Amino acid sequence: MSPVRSDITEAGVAILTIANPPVNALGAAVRGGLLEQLTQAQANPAVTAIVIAAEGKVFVAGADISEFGKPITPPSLPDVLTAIERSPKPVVAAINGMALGGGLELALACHARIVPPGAKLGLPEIKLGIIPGAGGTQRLPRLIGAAPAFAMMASGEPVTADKALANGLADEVVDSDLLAAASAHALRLAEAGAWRLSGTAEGKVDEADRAAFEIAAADAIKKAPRMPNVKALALSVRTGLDKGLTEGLATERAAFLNLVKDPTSKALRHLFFAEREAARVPGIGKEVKARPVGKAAVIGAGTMGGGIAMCFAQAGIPVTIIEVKEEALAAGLARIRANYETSVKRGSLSQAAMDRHLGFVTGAVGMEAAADADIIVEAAFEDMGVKAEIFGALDRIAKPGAILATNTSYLDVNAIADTTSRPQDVVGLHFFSPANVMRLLEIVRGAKTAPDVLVTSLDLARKIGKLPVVVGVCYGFVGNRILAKRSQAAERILLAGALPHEVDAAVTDFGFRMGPFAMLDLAGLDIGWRSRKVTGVKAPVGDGLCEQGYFGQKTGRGFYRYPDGARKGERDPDTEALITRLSEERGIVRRSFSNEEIIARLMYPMVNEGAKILEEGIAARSSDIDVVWVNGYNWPNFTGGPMHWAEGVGLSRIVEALETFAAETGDESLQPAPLLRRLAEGSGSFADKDAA
Ligand code: 3H9
Repeated sequence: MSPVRSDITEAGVAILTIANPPVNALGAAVRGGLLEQLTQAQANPAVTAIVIAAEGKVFVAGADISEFGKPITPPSLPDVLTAIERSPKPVVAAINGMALGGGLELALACHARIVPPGAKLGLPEIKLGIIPGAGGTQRLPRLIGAAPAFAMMASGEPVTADKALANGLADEVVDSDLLAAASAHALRLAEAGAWRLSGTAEGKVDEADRAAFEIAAADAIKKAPRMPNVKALALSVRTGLDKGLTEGLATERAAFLNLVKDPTSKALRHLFFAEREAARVPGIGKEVKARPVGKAAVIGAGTMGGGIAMCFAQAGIPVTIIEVKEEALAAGLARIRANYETSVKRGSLSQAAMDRHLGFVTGAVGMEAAADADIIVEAAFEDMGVKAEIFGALDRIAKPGAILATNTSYLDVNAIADTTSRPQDVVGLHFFSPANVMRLLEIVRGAKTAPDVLVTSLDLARKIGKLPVVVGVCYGFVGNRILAKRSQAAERILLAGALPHEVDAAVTDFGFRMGPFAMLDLAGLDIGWRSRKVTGVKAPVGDGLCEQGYFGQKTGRGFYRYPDGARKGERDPDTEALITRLSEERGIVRRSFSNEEIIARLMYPMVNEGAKILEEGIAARSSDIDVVWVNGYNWPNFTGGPMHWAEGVGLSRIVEALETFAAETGDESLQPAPLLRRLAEGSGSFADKDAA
């Protein structure tokens, strides 16, 4: 059955309705259906005007991204849109919800756009490493001006109905009977006979707008040097301004088709699907229902506990923060208020929203206050004894069926679960700091965690705006376990001859916002030092700095020095002398490393650990590892995450290099993981393994 149907009203309006759940993406069948119904409506003498509408909550979420990179089945979207634009009968878009990407381009080719108050209109292609490829770079500037259009396309952020009405993108905002309003609008256009002169026709260039566009374009290109699509976007808009619609469209289309093939876009599309795939847990189907969560409690009012409580409050879930002492509780509650006040001062939050959020937060001393919570998140000190005590108490206090979650970053969730009589209700919820800002949430599935506890956690994650990835129990789970490998590699390369600023420069050049040593200095070197004392792992440079009381930024000295409270470190001759001395003591002849070598030495062991994590089933898919590292550790998204990146490098090249590193250092843990070897030897890729 065609995903586009046509109903003709008594007044002679053909309503073409797109029904292609879940988001009405413009796949081949929809494009074909639209063109066919359009042609029939145009030929039908009983039809005076046409409305394009859609079923469901979303109008159209854009082109079908899964078709990208495959041969295009005709008709192409640009061809369908040209047919709409040139229609001998007016066509009006009835935008029932979100119109994104190709969905907005479809609406732009129509002769008017009618929206309800909740509609959102945007061209998010930039986030997928491409540009609008069906006229968006031409029709939007003609409708609302080049500078505002460029701003929308370069940010990828949608605008609201009100904004769309104000800038001319929407013709009417109606809060009831969208179809009737769109039909009436279409009939009015037919009667006036002026629809072909709608805003998308050739217009004259406004010099001030043109100048503002050029400034914005130069700025956007400068800010995103790794994104070839930003330059292409500016070029397409400019060509349209200088040479007219036809040439503008041709330039846009050529750039779009090129960008789709570019590794940047492939990486970003990989992440788009990976993020959505991560929410699926193999073996747990739709029949497993979430437990109701109407009330939450957080144990611990520290930075982490406070941030977690803010997540609940912002989602409208009443939350009680619990502390042992009144002073700690008061300090925690004050910190939450101060955080919100800062946002209000910055203008990113309204006073009303702040008051609403705070209305959902209460504080209490004593764990009894958790008795009526449906979920309790423990965010106390990272110590097994402390956790065991808390979970023992919660076991006595929490109501039956309540989910008992731990925010541990490293500890054994199974051991924590076993301190209770209800291990099936225990799960790890590893938030990242700051918890109210960072999107990633590792959901740690214990050996006995019940399926409905996992489903509830996933459901809750979405409600509080997090990006969940389900992981298994091991030291550090997915993210921190791989981070440990990078930290070890970074230490190793210092002893071998590189200096902190060289390593950090290579890593930022690779695309991270910060290098590992600047990061360690920011977080505080004492954290790792303390945990190494427990695990027995050695980091000679880090340990040496801590022994001198150099804990990073907070002490003004670390891998770098921070004179007068500076936030950006400068090279520290003492630290560099310490590194050189440590190399000498080990009989290491220091040598220099190129950026490429630094990246290989840091990142290949991470990929290797990722392969081990996959093999052990700690992550269900390699793409889950990518999602964790891109969203929790700032791995550059335009490379798709460590595992996707590794496939681009070549798995056999990585295996060979790891063998060399292992031989050079005598560190057997650097030997390639069996899975990595098998894949490198030709039995497939990480992506194939995921698909299987
Ligand atoms: C484009 O339009 C290019 C044109 O300029 C040129 C063409 C020539 N395609 O996100 P959700 C799937 S580029 C294919 O979980 P939500 C998604 O994978 C496109 N599939 O729902 C998921 O599948 P599954 C520009 C798509 O309610 C399911 O739909 N547009 C597409 O949280 C539900 O998605 C965009 O970049 C798609 N375009 O959010 C918008 N979109 O259930 C991309 C979604 O199997 N989409 N799916 O995992 C979105 O931002 C969100 O999906 C949306 C709904 C906000 C619409």
